[in-house]
Amino acid sequence: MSNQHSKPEQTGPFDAVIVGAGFAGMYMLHRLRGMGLSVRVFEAGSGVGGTWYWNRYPGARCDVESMQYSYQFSEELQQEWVWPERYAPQPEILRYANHVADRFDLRRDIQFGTRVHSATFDEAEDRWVLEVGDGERVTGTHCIMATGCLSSANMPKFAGIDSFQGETYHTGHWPNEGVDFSGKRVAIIGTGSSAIQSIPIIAWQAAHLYVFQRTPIYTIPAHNGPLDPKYQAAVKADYACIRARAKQTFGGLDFKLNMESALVASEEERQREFEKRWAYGGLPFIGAFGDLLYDHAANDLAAEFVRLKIREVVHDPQVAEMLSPSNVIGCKRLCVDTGYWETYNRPNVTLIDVSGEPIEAITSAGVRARGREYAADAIVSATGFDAMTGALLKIDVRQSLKEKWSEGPKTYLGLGIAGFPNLFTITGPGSPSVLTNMLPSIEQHVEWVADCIGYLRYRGFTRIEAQAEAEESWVAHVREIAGTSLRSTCSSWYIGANVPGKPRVFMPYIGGFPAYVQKCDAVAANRYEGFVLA
Ligand code: N01
Repeated sequence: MSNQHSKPEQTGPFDAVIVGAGFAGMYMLHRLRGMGLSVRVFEAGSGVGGTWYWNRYPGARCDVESMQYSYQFSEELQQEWVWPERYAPQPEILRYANHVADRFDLRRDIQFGTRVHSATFDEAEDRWVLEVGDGERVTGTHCIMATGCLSSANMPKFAGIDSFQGETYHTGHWPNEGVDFSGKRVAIIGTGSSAIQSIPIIAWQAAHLYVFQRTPIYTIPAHNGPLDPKYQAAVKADYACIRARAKQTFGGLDFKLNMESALVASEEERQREFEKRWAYGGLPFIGAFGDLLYDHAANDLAAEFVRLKIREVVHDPQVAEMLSPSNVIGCKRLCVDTGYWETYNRPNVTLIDVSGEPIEAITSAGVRARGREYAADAIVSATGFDAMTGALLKIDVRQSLKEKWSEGPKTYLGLGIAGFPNLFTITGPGSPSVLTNMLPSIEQHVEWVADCIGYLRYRGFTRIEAQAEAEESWVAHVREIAGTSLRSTCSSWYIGANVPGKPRVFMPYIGGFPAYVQKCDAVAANRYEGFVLA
């Protein structure tokens, strides 16, 4: 494995240019190259892995079980790779990404350390012109944005932030060499997935940890541990069935969804089911009953179950109360943790509620909130991402994508955008993406785009563009179906609520993976219905 900066030899023009060398960009490259296309990938980081390259914060780990959070396009790959733990830690996922890059010889077509600044469609030549790195211009017939859903850090503009004399970090841009908090006073802002994973570890290291919480979060214990080789062998022997089964589920994840209603079940049945899922751990908890995400009363039964667990674990009743969420469980993304609630029993951890009164300022010495200054040697912002649209809008895509999306993202299937010919987005807004197991969703998009480009080339078309009407009707469908779920009811990053000024639109498609795949397949079978080909 090597993360070299050496530039690939070929200079273009290319058949396709890809932005990002995470799991989407790597597979897209592999697929298109396999079709004989000339391809160049641009990656800002010095290595592959995308999200897993940048998110190196302490405790970073996947909340989807390792055996399912992996590529399935290569039988050899899925058979040979050995996952050491039930939930893979970030270094292990990065090792996997590097293994994939080496195994399929991907690096020779990836230009590392190179940010894409702008992308402009050349109408006369039917191709994209990208301005990259230090002003280099590169052209490609197709431009594929594999920029990730959670890759553009959200950094709130706290007053006085530049005056702070200590160290500052964002969980999504963690230094490669790691950080040692031993003996330090640390302030962490945020209590989302990144925070709940890092808090127990930072608390263990630091002299004192101050946690600034705006909204308490529901989290389910991971019960992580080493993966039994026998279990791993059994999964590998049955991979085809498991993967096929997963594709038939709402989230592209093989776990049992109990379709019974929580309201119809008896108290005893309910407790049994919740306890069973709590003991199993992780995201399947939300599949305990079929109506948890559709009925407030049902949802509150699950929420109260978790609140009781918090009270059982956290010794100080006042702290337990502060940690207890009152919103819909599963509305914000459910977290999966190891020892999160227990951390608040440590004498060196202080929880500060900033829900009613926002953080006042960052001072030269720490964080000022609720009328007092909390002195810190380091501040960790675990404040999340400008999700789904942030990374795309950072690139100056012309005609102006920023203008087009000023009232929220509009796409056709989360794959194409009217007014932007030959541009594809992998797991873009309007596709199930973040509501599913990302790897199968990425693979489905990559394969759809590759087949589409193959179709165009075979028929001699040089241009494809989503029709405005098809896009409008897809956007309306995405919006309508979002309204049927409780998931659209709280201030989550799914609706852009975490970024001040961002339009409030439920961005992912909530109709489920199978329905979405069916629609994409039908569009392709009907000669790319809803797109104009020329
Ligand atoms: O970000 P988040 P994240 N003042 O947006 C708070 C995936 N992921 O990086 O809820 C004070 O969830 C904010 O408060 P509020 C996963 O999909 C997966 O943790 O907006 N606080 C919130 O508490 C996840 O959902 C894995 O009121 C402020 C926190 O910062 C997604 O990434 C691991 C604030 C941000 O939480 C994002 O997770 C990690 C302010 N001004 C991430 N602004 C796994 O696979 C924001 N906050 C396990």
